[in-house]
Amino acid sequence: MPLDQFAVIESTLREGEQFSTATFTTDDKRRIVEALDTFGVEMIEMTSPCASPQSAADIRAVVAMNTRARILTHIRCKREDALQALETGVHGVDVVIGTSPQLMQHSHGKSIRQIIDTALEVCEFIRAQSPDIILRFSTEDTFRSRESDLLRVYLAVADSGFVNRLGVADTVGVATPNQVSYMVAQLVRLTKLDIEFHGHNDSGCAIANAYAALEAGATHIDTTILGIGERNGITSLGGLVARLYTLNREHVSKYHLPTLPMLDALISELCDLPIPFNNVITGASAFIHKAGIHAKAVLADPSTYEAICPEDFGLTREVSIGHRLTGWNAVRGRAQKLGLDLPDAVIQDITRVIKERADTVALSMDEIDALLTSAREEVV
Ligand code: HCA
Ligand code: CU
Repeated sequence: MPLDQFAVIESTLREGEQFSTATFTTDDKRRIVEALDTFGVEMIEMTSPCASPQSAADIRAVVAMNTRARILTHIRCKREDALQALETGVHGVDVVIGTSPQLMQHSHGKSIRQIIDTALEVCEFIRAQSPDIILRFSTEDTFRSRESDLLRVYLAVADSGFVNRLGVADTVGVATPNQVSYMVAQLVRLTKLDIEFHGHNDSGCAIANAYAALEAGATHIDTTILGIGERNGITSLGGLVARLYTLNREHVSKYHLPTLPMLDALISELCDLPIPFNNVITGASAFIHKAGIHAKAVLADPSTYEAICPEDFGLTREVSIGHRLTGWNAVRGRAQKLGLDLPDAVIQDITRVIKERADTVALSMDEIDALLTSAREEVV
């Protein structure tokens, strides 16, 4: 599948709600959905209506917003959950059941035979009730499940013809990109269904694994804003976008990229969570250039040290000047920005002063501007 034809299943309102500091009010959910719809995600996944009465009411409220994005809910593989999901009027239902020995023993206690029977019964029920609904079946903890078990389950569900999509879930964040690629490629080869990847970040591979899934033919990737979710979360929306953008901007040109900083800021505010300094695209230092050699090249042409163009996301770059690693090109760049025409020799003198003083303590931009302005007065 060409890489720009994938779809995002944005799960901030499901997986994200499982993050330690996330409790979204109905109004919060509306704000998040509106912003995600502006950004242009294809699908929005919401917490199961079985979680609480408010969760069910919130799904209805969001469905009533008539978004461009399709609204999905996420349920256990149970007929009673399916019934409640259908009553909300959602456009799609994501069904999940654990297949790893750990979850089979401690979560639901079913054998593989029983998992298959339940999956077929629940999926048949949903399809019978709602012929047009988008139905997905996923195996929780795919990467700690036995491969032969997985194939039995996936093929039985695929052959039944009830579902549109199969989900692969790295529930505890242990999969490597190669393992993801192998599993997704098998499902692409063996079924004609869409394939979704959901990956946790426990070992820091959530973005790389999502990309491996796409390369292997996955059609849908689960994300959350800032990557929030159980424990340390899943693939972040911004991370997936950055991963694809740096390969080819066209892969993500279908999204309204300048909305991304607002989405990250919104979750940061609602979850009382600072945006990490090293966050892709919206981390505070993502577009700050510091060393003199970098600053010189970036001032000549930003692409020298920028894989991502901040302007595409409505952001700006910053050249940091008041430190001992600074260079005179950066200082000249600042003088030009202030409209101060100074001879190179003067700029070089000021650079020496900055370096000397910064050996003790870094200078603020105001202090640098003062040095440049008074030098200009002396030159005149
Ligand atoms: C969960 C588990 C899940 C499900 C993913 C999926 C996971 O919290 O319910 O439905 O594909 O990580 O396995 O998020
Ligand atoms: Cu998850």
